[in-house]
Amino acid sequence: MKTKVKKIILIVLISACIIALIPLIYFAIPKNTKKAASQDGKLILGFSQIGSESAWRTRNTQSIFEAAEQNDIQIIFDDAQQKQENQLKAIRSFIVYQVDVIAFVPIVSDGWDNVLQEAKAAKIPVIVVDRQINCDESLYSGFLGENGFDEGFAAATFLVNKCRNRNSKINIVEFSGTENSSIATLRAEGFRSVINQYEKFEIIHSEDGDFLRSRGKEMMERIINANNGTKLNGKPIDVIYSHNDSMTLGLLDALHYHNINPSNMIIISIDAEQKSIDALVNGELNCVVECNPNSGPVLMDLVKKIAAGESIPRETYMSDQIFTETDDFSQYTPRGY
Ligand code: GYE
Repeated sequence: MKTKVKKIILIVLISACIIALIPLIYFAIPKNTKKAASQDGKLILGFSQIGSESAWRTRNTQSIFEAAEQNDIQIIFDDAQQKQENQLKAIRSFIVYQVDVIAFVPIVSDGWDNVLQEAKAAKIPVIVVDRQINCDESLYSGFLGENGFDEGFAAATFLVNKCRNRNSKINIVEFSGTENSSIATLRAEGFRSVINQYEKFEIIHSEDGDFLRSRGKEMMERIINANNGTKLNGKPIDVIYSHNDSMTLGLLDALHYHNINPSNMIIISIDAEQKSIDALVNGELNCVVECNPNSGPVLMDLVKKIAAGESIPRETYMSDQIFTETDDFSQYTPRGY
């Protein structure tokens, strides 16, 4: 009997101690990392980048890190290695970490609704960067990037002007960017919105090269080997429209390897990295449409605004320019990527 009473007293004592400890433990745990972060004044930005598939992408990442440092913003950065599932994982980890703002470059247009719902439920604002997405606009605060439609439109406008005195059929091969990415879709639409007004232009082949130099080379190689030159199914290739410089540099690699003079064709590219501008100056390309990768400073302004509870524009576009074979090349300045 005595031992049983002793046991009960012990259990009562222990539970009383535990109950007494709970408030102490409660007050000891930091309630809100955000609060902890904002206490030292630094905003925390969770940034999910696609990868490093091109010089353009690498410069874009650098621009974002440089601007974050200049604005004393802490970045939690994730390189998704070209995989959407890695981006979804990264965004979820930003939510768990309770960053102040999330920004991400969507590799493709679809499949973001759920994770953005989760960010919204966690009251973390989201900025979509560089490429656009198809989802309910209330799930993100705004978009910052380039206008892919205008870039495609500018490329086609150059082509129409260059061919204004040609009446014969003009065969075009398109090296397209990552399938289902907004930028490839818009660059294709912008280009076609112009050339489809002229019967003489025909896109005889369009292929996804994933914005990679290796794929650009591989696709050009295959065409040359299968057709014994820059022809396709017996039709001469008059124009190559490439959605980015990396693929363009790849197709030039293949032409060089087969001793084919690039100026046999009209070649139009997008991004304007230094190497493609050098190829333009060397007469190997005819037109390069800039896509400005230096969005870091603008992004940090948007991040600060949102974190301060201010609203931001639905869409903020970077300014682009166009480089063509008729420019005064002596006026060119280094591209920085
Ligand atoms: O043109 C290309 C990169 O999304 C605008 O992605 C970007 C594109 C850019 O791979 O070089």
